[in-house]
Amino acid sequence: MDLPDERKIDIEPGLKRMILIDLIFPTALLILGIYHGLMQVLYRAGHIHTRKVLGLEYYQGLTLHGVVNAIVFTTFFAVAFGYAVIRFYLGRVNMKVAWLSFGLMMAGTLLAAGAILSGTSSVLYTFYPPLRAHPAFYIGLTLVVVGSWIAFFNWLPVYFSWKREHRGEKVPLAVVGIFAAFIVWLIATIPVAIEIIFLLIPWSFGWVGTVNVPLARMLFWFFGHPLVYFWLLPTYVMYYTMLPKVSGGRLFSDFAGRFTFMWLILYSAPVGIHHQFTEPGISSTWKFVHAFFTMLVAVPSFATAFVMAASMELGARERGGRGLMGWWKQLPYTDTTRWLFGYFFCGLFIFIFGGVTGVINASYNLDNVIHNTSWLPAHFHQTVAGPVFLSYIGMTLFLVAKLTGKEIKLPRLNVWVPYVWTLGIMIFSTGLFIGGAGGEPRRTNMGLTYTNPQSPLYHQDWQAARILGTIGGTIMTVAALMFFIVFFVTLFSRSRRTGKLELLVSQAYHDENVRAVQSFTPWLAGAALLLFVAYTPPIVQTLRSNFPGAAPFTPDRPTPLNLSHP
Ligand code: HAS
Repeated sequence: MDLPDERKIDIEPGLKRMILIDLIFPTALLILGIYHGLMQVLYRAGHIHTRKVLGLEYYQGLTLHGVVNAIVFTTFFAVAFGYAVIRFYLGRVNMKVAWLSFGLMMAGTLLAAGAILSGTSSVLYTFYPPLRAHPAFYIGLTLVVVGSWIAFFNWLPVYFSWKREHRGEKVPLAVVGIFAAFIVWLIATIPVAIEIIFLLIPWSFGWVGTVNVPLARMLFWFFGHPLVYFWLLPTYVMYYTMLPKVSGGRLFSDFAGRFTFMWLILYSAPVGIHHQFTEPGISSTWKFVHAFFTMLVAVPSFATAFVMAASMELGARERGGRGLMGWWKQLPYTDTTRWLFGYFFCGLFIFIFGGVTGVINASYNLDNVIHNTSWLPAHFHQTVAGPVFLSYIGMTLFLVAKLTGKEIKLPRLNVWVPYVWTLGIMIFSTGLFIGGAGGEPRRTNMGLTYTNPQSPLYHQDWQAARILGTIGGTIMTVAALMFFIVFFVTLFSRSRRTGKLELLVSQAYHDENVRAVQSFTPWLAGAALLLFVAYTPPIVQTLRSNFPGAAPFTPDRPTPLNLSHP
């Protein structure tokens, strides 16, 4: 995909190597993560009636699925993409610091993966106590987080020196988006670091016998919701700065992009209690305050919907599109020279449903109907496995091809990947939504009970969910296989030219100059204030509640573990 007037830059071989490993390593790990996605579908739909397959347990597989896909793949991608954006727009980074961050992230991933594969850490990606993991799991995740912080700290001097040399100029929009992502990440990871270091690691080593579960869960969701915007922000960077270009047009409003990024810094974090509407110990006043803030965090996504539609319309009209709706026909849906369009467009389409169901979840009393049901995985597959996953794999393929100087192989197969994935995810999620609205639980090996006709717990009315889940999950696996074929055939093909760093850069149609969205400072101050207001009372309430501490459990035993014989 060589579009006219693209800027290509030669980058240092060390940085190129590091970005490539940061992209290729988690993409290869995805094979494991996606295999366990298919296994989830088969267990839950009742095609498998056992606790383990190929020596890997149901909850072990679910942990691998969540940790690899939602934590490792996303964090490595965000760091690699961040390096690409900073180097492309601002300048050189310190390579020693870059390798340090890379080394910590790699070591952390291997430690956590080893802990999960050993069967001692089947605690799922939310690692809620009282499920207890091996200390290596918590230490591994901590190293991944610290490594990613160091990457961000490495970009700060480059940013400040660029600002000094370009006084009065607007910081490039993509840089603002990447900085917003890592500011949100920094805000999010501090509470989870406190949870891991002060609550989980001592408990996991057995230095203390019990853990404060409500506090641990509150700290987790203090992290867990901004985490989703850390995932979404690199996707929004691609939507705002690349989708208009690849559609053949211009970004409708530069201000809208900056506003979206700043607003997400402000409201990503003071909303975590919307994951805890059913939790005891937190008053309904503070649950309502978090529900209200959640409605506000959805505002920039509603704005993004309009700005993206307007930007695509500009592109379509430049390509000859006419009429009120006729322009939709002119978009490059299956144009192999603009193949990234499909990866972005399909993500946007899926996000309409993921976003609407998010707003349903946030509506305090509606959440009571669907909390902890299969509705939730339907919602998050239409967000993180929709726009986020498609844009990340698309950009991974794009950057790997550009940096290695290779042509995309099997272009016709490649162009259909996002559409097949979208078909799969829509069928799969419809099944989970229907099941969830009827009470089907999430995170349950239903093949042992509810979807096993031999079991007295068999649930006939979850049949539709079961069938749709199997069909959709299988189609998603086919799409993933198509992607892996394109990716690895491209990777192992011969280079056609010297690899360079290239990014698509959209021009703005309205390039507004609004000072309020040009400095991070007021938004950071606002975020600190909102966090203080939204979290101080609930934390005090949780600390004052006299819940007994919890002993450790594993998913396979209904009784606590004996700490002296773990
Ligand atoms: Fe969420 C639970 C609320 C967004 C991920 N969410 C989760 C969990 C995950 C997750 C992983 O309030 C489960 C955690 C767990 O394991 O328990 N979520 C929201 C709300 C939003 C939202 C209000 N979530 C996301 C994003 C995620 C994500 C983004 C990942 C990246 N979520 C919740 C709540 C819960 C929750 C509750 C907990 C519930 C419970 O009971 O536990 C909003 O940010 C959504 C705003 C989005 C929109 C959509 C805008 C549409 C766009 C597309 C335009 C399309 C175009 C194309 C232009 C308003 C931008 C047109 C083309 C055509 C063909 C027409």
